[in-house]
Amino acid sequence: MLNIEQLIAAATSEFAGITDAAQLEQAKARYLGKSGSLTELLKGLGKLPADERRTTGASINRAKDQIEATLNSRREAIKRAALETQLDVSALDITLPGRGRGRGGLHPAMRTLERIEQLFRSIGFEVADGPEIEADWYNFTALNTPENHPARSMHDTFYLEKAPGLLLRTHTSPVQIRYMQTHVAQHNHLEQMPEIRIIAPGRVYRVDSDATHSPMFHQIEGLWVGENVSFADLKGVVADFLRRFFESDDLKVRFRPSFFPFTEPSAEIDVAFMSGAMEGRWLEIAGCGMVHPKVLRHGGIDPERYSGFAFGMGLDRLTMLRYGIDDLRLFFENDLRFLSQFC
Ligand code: 2NM
Repeated sequence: MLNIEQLIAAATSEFAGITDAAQLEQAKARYLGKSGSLTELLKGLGKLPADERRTTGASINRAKDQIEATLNSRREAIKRAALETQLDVSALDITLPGRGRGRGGLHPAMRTLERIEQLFRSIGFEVADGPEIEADWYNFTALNTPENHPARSMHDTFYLEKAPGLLLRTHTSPVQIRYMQTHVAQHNHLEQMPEIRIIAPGRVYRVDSDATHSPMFHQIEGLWVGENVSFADLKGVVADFLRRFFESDDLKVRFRPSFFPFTEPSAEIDVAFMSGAMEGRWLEIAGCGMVHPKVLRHGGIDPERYSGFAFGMGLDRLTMLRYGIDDLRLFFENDLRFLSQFC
């Protein structure tokens, strides 16, 4: 009898000390296996006198049940502990934000472009475009640029090595020439040509690269051609646009006499903010003028009957002013830490 109680105690304490499932099964074999202690006790029953056999047999069976119960609960505990460890190892913090791809967004220069297009559409302008690889004639000759003008040199303009006469456009003015020609061809059966009111935004290229110049940048040019279009119209349209663009009714706008081959007279446009960090400082923001009669003629338009104004400005510079960005190169590095601030 003492043997049985000792056996139960020994099994219980041995099982309790085991943390490994395989070791537990080995320990089980030592008690309940073919030559386990309990099995040995059962085998010894036959040697006992008949009256003891029954009671001893019963207590051995109770011991067997008890050891099996202890074993089972220990098995469960080991299994649970293993599961806990596995969960810890592959710990998943469901409170962390997801690693989704984000929604993407527009480049700040494109936001500015959409805004400018919207403002000009509201006063009856259309958006026109044309090729970035241009013919020398459209980029320079049609715009009254002399053969010896420095802008035509290889120091300032990218020429296509294997295609004589072709270059990367240095401004979007060739779009205006092409538009005038097409417009005239479409309406030459009419007594009177409808007015041309377009803006031409797009990429332009110049041999230039530093903190404030990129070999590729964005320009927007505007053109309004009709009967009796005057410099007063130019001033009104541009000043109104700039005040709406910068959301500043008291923005100061100034026209300074200047020179461009394609306009006469020509002017630089300066603005001054009446508040904020840039308060009171004049900033050059655009160029403009009345389209030169020779340029109108290259566009197929009679300068004796029609007149027009044109203007051009740098989209990247406008964007820098609007958002307070101080280095142009940020626009072209495509660093998400910069770009995502505009989404
Ligand atoms: C500027 C400044 C002044 C301009 C001229 C023309 C065209 F094709 F109609 F002649 N388009 N844009 C122009 C005039 C551009 O950019 C600073």
